[in-house]
Amino acid sequence: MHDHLQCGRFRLSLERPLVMGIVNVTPDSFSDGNVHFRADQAVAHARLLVEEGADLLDIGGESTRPGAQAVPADEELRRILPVIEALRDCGVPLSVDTCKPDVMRAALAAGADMINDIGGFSAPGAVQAVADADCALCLMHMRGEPRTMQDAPAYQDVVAEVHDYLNQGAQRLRRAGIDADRIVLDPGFGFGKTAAHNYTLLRDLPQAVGREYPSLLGLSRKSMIGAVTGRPASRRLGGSVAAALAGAIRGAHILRVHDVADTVDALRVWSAVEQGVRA
Ligand code: 9MG
Repeated sequence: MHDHLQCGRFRLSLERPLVMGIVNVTPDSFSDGNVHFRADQAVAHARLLVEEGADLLDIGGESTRPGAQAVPADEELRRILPVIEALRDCGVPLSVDTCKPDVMRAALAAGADMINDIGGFSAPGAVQAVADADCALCLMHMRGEPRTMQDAPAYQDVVAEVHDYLNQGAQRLRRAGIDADRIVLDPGFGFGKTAAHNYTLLRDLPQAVGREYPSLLGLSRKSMIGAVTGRPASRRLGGSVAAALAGAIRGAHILRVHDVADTVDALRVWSAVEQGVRA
């Protein structure tokens, strides 16, 4: 595996786990539907996440929650383009969370450094939309689609099936001429998986992802945290930080989180335990 990730304008060292801050630009993440207000709020929130220590930002204009309805490409672009443009010079790489090739192309033209595709670059034209750029690519495993994915998901061997999907997907990207140092793999916690599947994947993370590519984990505030803590999404901070740390201990390279400051603190303490601190 490479010791860095080629990420558009940035070459990110993978020596320590990186923290990716979540920037939602969806109506359900703001009380006011006004698109300008929404963009301004998202930009202000993103700047705060950078101050708190985010190494990357992930900007999304379409909800991926279970049961969420798809949004047309032009609406997704109307939401995210002003945010990308305002954050282009914020000092950290900008990832865009989208499954749509037209959105990928426009986001890259506007300055995005990474495409995070929960659909695993399976839409017709998705691979071509990113192949000739130098952006990083996050290829995620999902069973089904957000609208229906939690309808009784079943696997014979969840770790082996996720591993094969991810690594075959990476081979597909490589055959399209994409360099290995641009690819990141993500088991897709909560995307067509029960809580038991999610915890098996987290426990066996190295087997689920394999050794060839770095990993990205999205565990923050997910239902798998609620399943063991009994807490609603608004009170899953402690569980989310514990899950992020469990991922880091198993070698995760990028942690996609809502709560950047707390995750950065936890990783710093863990690193001090493992590597000591200068006197
Ligand atoms: C957009 N999004 C929501 N959850 C996610 C996860 O777990 N991984 C990635 N890559 N993206 C996610």
